[in-house]
Amino acid sequence: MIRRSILAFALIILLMDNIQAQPKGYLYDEDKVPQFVIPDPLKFQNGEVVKTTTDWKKRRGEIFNLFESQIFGKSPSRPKSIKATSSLSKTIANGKILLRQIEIELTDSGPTVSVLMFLPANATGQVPAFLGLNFNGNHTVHPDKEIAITKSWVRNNGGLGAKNNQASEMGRGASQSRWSVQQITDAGFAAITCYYGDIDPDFDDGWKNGLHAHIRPSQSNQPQADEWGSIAAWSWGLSRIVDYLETEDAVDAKSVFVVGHSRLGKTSLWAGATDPRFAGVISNNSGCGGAALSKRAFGETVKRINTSFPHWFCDNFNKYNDNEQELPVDQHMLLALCAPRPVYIASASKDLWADPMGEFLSAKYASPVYKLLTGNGLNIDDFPNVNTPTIGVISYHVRDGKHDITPYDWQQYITFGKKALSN
Ligand code: GTR
Repeated sequence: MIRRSILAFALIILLMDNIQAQPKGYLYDEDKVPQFVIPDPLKFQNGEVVKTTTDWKKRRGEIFNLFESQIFGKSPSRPKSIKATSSLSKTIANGKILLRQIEIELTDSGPTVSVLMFLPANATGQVPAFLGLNFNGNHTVHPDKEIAITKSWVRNNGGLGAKNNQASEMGRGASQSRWSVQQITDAGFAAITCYYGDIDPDFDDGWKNGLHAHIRPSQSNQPQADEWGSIAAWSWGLSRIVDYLETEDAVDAKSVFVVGHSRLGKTSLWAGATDPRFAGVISNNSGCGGAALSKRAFGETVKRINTSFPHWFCDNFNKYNDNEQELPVDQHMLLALCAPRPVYIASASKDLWADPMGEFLSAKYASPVYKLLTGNGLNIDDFPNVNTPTIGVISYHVRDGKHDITPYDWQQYITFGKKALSN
């Protein structure tokens, strides 16, 4: 009897652990996913079939315009030049890692972002790199005392000592589990990061602060319905960091993999779609507006994301609130915009809000485009077991656990990066 109740208790705990708290009132039941038609990336809007790589170039243009005008919004073109100054350069980790900090002025009038680079100190030539934005400030990525604390807006967070939207010493090193700099540099890559709020603050400010206040896609003072939201601004900032990397000796600017987690995984996908200089694209637990198919309306929906985060996308995206079936594209086509460059989509088993199945299906439905361009696509047809990565030109894994980016995820991204570079 006692043994039976211990077993029952253990089962309850096991089940509780497997069900992560998710916002109520949303769909988490696979059987209730609405019927939807998945737009065919290899069919032009007029119904004609894409047969050749030349056809694809035209079709890519159609798809790109739709993502730009309906979802992320148009961004300004590349500025003529950027200014960069070094503010720190020293070795850490017993001489194994070269830590550098560079201040980059994104436009003539600002903002200035601080870029942190962790380089393998023993490298003899230019190294490949992972480039991604961070959520809480560069000082949270690594405990080194000389990493500058951002003066930009940060989200208040008692645990990180962020008050009145200002970061503080207390957060130093607090996010280091998300940035496996030792693992990355040991593998011969640089880890490069920048605080996303240095580029544009993550709140709905009507274009008053950050990058939006300095440069605009049109002459208008008011954001137009098809002009950039914050995700596009963060992506644009990533491209400016590549502009800088092109001028510098330590990193091979042709071997930069853009990476991001969650909202920053949505950002890495749009950065990959807009900037062909990225050698590959990694999107970790990116969910709605990232890798997850919108039309499944599983977990976070278009209406919910536009309501909680009205500044992330362009205003046109609101047309699809409770109306996903009218979307002329779905997120598998965002992955296809990165083709033929390799793309990695990763989910976490307990992250139902981000819809792991919807993220997987995006990878699967992007495959025909990759097959046309490279002969290869995603190597599996069915949703895989946890912790069973499939690494190829389209890569996918579902890690056991919660919404996060972990050393396990990084290990797969390193394997992916090495494989991509050896091809
Ligand atoms: C959630 C949001 C997700 C995801 C996440 C994050 O609140 O609903 O789309 O982006 O934030 O970025 O951590």
